[in-house]
Amino acid sequence: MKVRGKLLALLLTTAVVTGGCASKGGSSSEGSSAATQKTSSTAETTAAQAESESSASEGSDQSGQGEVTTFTYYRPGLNRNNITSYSDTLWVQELEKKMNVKIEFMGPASGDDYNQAVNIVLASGDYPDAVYMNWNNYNGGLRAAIDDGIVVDVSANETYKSLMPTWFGDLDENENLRRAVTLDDGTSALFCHIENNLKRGAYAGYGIRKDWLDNLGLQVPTTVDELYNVLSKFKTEDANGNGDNTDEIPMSDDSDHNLISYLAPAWGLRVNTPYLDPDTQKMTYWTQYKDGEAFTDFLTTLHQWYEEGLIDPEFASQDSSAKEAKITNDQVGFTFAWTGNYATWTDALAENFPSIADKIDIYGMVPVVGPAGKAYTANDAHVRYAASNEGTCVTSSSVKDGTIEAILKLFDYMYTDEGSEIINWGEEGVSYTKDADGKNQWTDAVTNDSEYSFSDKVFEYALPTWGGFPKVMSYDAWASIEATTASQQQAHENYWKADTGLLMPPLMMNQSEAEEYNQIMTDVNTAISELYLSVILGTKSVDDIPALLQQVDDMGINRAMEIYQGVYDRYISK
Ligand SMILES: [Ca+2]
Repeated sequence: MKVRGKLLALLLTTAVVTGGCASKGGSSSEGSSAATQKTSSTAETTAAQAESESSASEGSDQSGQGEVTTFTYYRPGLNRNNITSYSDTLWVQELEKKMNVKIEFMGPASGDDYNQAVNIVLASGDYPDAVYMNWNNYNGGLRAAIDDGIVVDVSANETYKSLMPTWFGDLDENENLRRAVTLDDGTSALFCHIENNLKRGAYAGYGIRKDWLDNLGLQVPTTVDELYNVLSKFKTEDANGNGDNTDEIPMSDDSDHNLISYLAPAWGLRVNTPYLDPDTQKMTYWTQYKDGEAFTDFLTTLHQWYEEGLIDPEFASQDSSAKEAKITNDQVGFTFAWTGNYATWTDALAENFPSIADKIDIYGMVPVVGPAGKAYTANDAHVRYAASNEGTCVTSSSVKDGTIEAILKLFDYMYTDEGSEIINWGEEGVSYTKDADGKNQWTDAVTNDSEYSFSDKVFEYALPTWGGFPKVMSYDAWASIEATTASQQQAHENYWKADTGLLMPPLMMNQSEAEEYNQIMTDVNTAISELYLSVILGTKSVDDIPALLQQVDDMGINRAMEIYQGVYDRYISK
């Protein structure tokens, strides 16, 4: 759970694409016709507002009528070069206007120490009206936050429920979504981002320098054995073609160990994450699967590769910028990559090595097949229908003067098609236009700013890529930012071809389960972490593995897997 939470948090903060993305301005005639449409719809809204002021309201229509409801919303701030407050974004202002609310954003400026900050706020007893967090980081989870009187159980109140027809309708229609966002008893009190296309989750995997392969007359490896062969040749045959056959680092990783985490599935393993044994469909851990045989084989193989100089000697300790410096210095052949990295690294390589600029090809791979026999990925986002534990709840402080009602109506609107369009694309005619096929295209105002890159500028208008809000994550909007270049699209397509057999849905433990599980697994993970990198580096031997397997047994790992199995079974049956 911890690893997954950390991964998602990391994704939310690193899902950033740098500039240099292809401009895709629509034709000017489309732009002006959309602008005309927009003018008339604004006029309608203004007329509706004027009408509502003079005549009695006919009920709870969602357009801007009556007094503005102001509420406080605690969440991480926006952190871009050109904009730092959500209040200044066009999409928030549009939502406020539509729903007649004013949001007072509160919270730390960046995601740093956010969990600590939000827990302090919740402990103070003075709650903001709406609070975003990973509720697994509240002691006892979301259930405890409700029982402690902080979070309002929206699903327990028919009036509140009736204000959210879109949200509760989606839960009725989509079983996978309902499982992902409700507690075991069906409680729905948390509003998170949900996916309109699971394919968006294919944003992580590994890539290889295809131009290096071409230099050596090699094919993209599809198996662990082929990968080993390729890495061996990268090592000795001057793959980057600079006349020096000693400067290549066949594979590199950094202190997040993402490459190791994404290679392990070839052996049927997930690094420090419980998963279903693909043979028995019972909950297992990488030290337990095949009685430790696969774990031993994986570490033995990586140690051999390390000894042969195929792995960057600094892989275990260097940070991502140290790794990236080697990548953009034309030294690294194979590494972990987010889809967003492909454009950034290609641009940097082209700038650093203009003579090979038109040949550079970082190729996102389908996962290699190893002893486990399938092209498994480690990216749970392939099966994640919603952000689940990470979302916004309304607090008991909002139960006053219509505040909670206004918030729930707003949140529900954020899940509608109309609300989604505003969040993901901004305002038609301003930040985007529709082409002849009805597909959205960013306007020049977003893609061609003289001062800021597209990837910064877009956040003034819309939220096309990150979650962290009640919203439907639009695949098209995401792809317009994260999969723009040919290499990004290729990586995205290949990542999506991975087998999902080792992936897990986001699970929520109850308080007693979490306490017992964490007590066991904290020790287990410490013991494993101390050993596995040391075995790869050779400071400990594969002969030390049997003792570790005995040690984690004694620590109660089987009991921990039993607990996790129970949580999983409940998830499946709810
Ligand atoms: Ca070389």
